[in-house]
Amino acid sequence: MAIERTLSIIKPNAVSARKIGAIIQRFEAAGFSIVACKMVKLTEEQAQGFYAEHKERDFFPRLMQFLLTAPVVALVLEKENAIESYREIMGATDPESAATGTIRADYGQNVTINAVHGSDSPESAAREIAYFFAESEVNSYE
Ligand code: DAT
Ligand code: MG
Repeated sequence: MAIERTLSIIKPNAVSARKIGAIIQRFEAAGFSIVACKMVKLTEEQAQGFYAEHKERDFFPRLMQFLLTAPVVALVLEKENAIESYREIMGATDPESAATGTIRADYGQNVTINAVHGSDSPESAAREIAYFFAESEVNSYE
């Protein structure tokens, strides 16, 4: 399997709850290398653009409101099969349905306030990484 990169976001509820460190610890414990990382206070325009695929959904206004409540931490994580592997440790969108021991099961409050984001395909990972990071901000190391 190929080395991949995925975009992770630690969402406002987890930042406010001081769980940045606990969540990053899970990424590293699962074998991901952090190759880029920044804290961002999203603007409404940035939040809307990031989740543009959902803009017609009834939950979109709630999602936008939530994302503006505190800064987020955006990270690029690298590992073999990173996209699928990250989705496994993240858990299902709704924390109530997320498998025991996943990040969303442990730090999510509900289907909107669900602690973390992860890319869902190589195409979305490429778009989402470029959304937050210049190429020069994404590192490579052994
Ligand atoms: P995921 O974040 O698991 O990739 P998604 O891409 O379908 O899920 O949705 C993006 C975000 O939108 C999700 O993390 C939280 C919010 N969301 C999705 N479905 C929702 C729903 N039915 N009710 C409320 N918020 C929802
Ligand atoms: Mg998604």
